[in-house]
Amino acid sequence: MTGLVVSVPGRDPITNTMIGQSLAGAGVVSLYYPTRGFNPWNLDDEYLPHQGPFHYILDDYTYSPGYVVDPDCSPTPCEHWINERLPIPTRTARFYGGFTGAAVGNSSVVSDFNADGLADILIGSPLSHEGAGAAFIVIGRLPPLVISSELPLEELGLPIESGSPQTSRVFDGIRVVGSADSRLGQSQADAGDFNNDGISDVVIGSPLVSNRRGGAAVFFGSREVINLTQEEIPYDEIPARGLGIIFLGEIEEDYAGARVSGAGDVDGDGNDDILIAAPNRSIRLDIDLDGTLEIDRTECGVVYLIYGSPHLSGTLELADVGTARLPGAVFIGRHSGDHLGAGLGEQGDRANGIASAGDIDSDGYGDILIGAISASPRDRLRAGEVYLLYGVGDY
Ligand SMILES: [Ca+2]
Ligand SMILES: [Ca+2]
Ligand SMILES: [Ca+2]
Ligand SMILES: [Ca+2]
Repeated sequence: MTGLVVSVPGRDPITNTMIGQSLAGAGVVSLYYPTRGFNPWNLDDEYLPHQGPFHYILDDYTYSPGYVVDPDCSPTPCEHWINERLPIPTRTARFYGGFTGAAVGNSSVVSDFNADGLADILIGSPLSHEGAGAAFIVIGRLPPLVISSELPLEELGLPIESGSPQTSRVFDGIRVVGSADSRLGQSQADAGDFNNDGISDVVIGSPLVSNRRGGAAVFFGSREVINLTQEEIPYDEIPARGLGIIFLGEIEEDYAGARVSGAGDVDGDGNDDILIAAPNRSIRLDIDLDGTLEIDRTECGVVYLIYGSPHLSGTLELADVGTARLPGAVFIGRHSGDHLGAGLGEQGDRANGIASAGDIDSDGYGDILIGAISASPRDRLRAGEVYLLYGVGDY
């Protein structure tokens, strides 16, 4: 599936099937499938007279026109609509939250989680299920099968009623639900192939569990996950059912898993690695054991880099990252209050917090980006910092 995924967590869905219902703030996630790629240069020059910037108007309908901006138009730049004869319609499929205020969002395309050759979609719904939250892995389908469809997310992961035609559900998906008040679905991401079995995995953060100690799960992709589309999967059961691994945060209020991300293959061992942020974590270290703390930082935040491996399973402790039990590295925020890896600043400003940088220097090792949205570099109050760390093999 090639397309564009756009989430609007605060949007009120208006759908054909919701007559009489009002679901303010339930949120909408739209998939846009362009008919010819998002490439205006496919057009005749006639319609791009000045090679100017090209814009798409995204909306909820089956057809979204594009337009060009003519920078030479007098007296100010003006817009030329590309009319319906022209081949830039995008075709749309939509998901929406099933509850008022569900704030469906945090969506992303992931690699092929069920190994059917089509990319799949991750969507978080942290305020659903009375605050337990849920993360959905929507199984991708070919665009001709799903164009113009719309689906309440809460239909995913429920049994299809016997007697009702299977085709009545346009998409299949896997629903992972959090424990009470854990607001699962705030952060989830493609994990690459963490366990190196040839199929992509996902990482799902659960920052509020155990009094905000938090944690994250790697859910392994497989051909068999298609058998999980008619039940809810409790987050806590992922390790016991052999579906993946849970990494537990270190202490209460760390918010481990507030942000999660794939990292690429940072150490170059062929297994893809992941990042888990614990932005509220405080660090006190007596490095030389002389009784004086060399590092004493309150809520500096830490980011764990965990090396993927086919040998990890069960429930593991983030406290062990960097040891032989759980190879990886721990990055510590530079100052108290930096909230390393956080996705939310003190002013409500948002950030990715952590991300793969691909292999930006082309040396074969994955590189990573770690943000500190609350950092105040060189006396610039809360200007924020982003660090680019080059993979150099095993840290
Ligand atoms: Ca797939
Ligand atoms: Ca895998
Ligand atoms: Ca690796
Ligand atoms: Ca590199």
